[in-house]
Amino acid sequence: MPMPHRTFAAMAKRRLTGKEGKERIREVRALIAELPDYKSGPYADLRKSLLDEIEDTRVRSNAVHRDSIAVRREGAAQIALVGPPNVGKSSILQALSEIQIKTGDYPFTTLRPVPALTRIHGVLVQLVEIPGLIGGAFEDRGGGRALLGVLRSADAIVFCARAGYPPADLETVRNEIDIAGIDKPAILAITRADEAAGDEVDQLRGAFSDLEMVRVSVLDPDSLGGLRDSIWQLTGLIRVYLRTNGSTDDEPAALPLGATVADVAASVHSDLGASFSGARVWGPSAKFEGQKVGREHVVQDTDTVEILS
Ligand SMILES: Nc1nc2c(ncn2[C@@H]2O[C@H](COP(=O)(O)OP(=O)(O)OP(=O)(O)O)[C@@H](O)[C@H]2O)c(=O)[nH]1
Ligand SMILES: [Mg+2]
Repeated sequence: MPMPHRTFAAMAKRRLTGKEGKERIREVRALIAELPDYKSGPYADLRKSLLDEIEDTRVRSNAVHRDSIAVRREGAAQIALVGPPNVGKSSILQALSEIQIKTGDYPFTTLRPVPALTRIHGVLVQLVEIPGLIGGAFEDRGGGRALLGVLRSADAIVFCARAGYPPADLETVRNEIDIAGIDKPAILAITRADEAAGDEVDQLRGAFSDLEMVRVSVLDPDSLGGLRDSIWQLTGLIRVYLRTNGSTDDEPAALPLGATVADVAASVHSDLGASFSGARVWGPSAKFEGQKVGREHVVQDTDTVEILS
């Protein structure tokens, strides 16, 4: 004998109270699985309203909130630096860019998201420090909703964990991001690597084995170079050098992996994208230097392309 539908509805309401984002959707799915399988009547209505609830929750999670903070997007990709307080996010931002930012050996040195441009392999990439994410951020603790709002528009995340700090610190932050339904390509930077003991690094590696890991110290230029390379991989972009009238641009254009010659032409000028006849290609995607190719030819990282009109 299934429980009366009103009792089920009341239980559903109770179980969904205080849950948002992924957690709420998970609970709704569990409730649907528990519903008796009637095709019509009050149970069928309940199933319908629970299915609607999944959609509504998604819409709420994606909504831009009233108290949002705007970070103007610049560069070919936007990468967020995310982690618990005092792990060295601002120090990395400073080491990779020209920006002057306050750093300090205490939590909450940075109070608002800070963007900074950095050039990686000749392409401008925007880094944004997202400070102050703490447990309960999704319920707006510490102004968390606006901070998560900024994170939502980023292309990828560098999670920062300081060697010697418990993995739980970053797990808490990741959990809030998860509840908010934010899911982006990500890597893990182990910060203050100059001070890190091997077992501390192993502990973090174990706790975040799903993320590619890179050790970083702002005192070690080689490690910063390694972080740049990892950030570049994370953007998923390729570099294409444009050649016009026999001379090649110094600065590459950044395009998504899988881009064609037609995409290259459109990135120069949308009219050109429609009208050009083909291209010449030098570099990894060319069978031989200066190969003539059609519009659908897929370019590769570090190709040089001359659009033929
Ligand atoms: N030894 C060492 N110290 C570092 C390194 N990176 C940062 N620090 C120090 O760690 C402390 C915290 O650095 P911040 O960059 O302010 O950290 P944050 O994560 O931005 O902190 P909040 O903005 O407060 O969340 C500062 O005293 C830095 O000088 C590093 O690679 N090696
Ligand atoms: Mg900071």
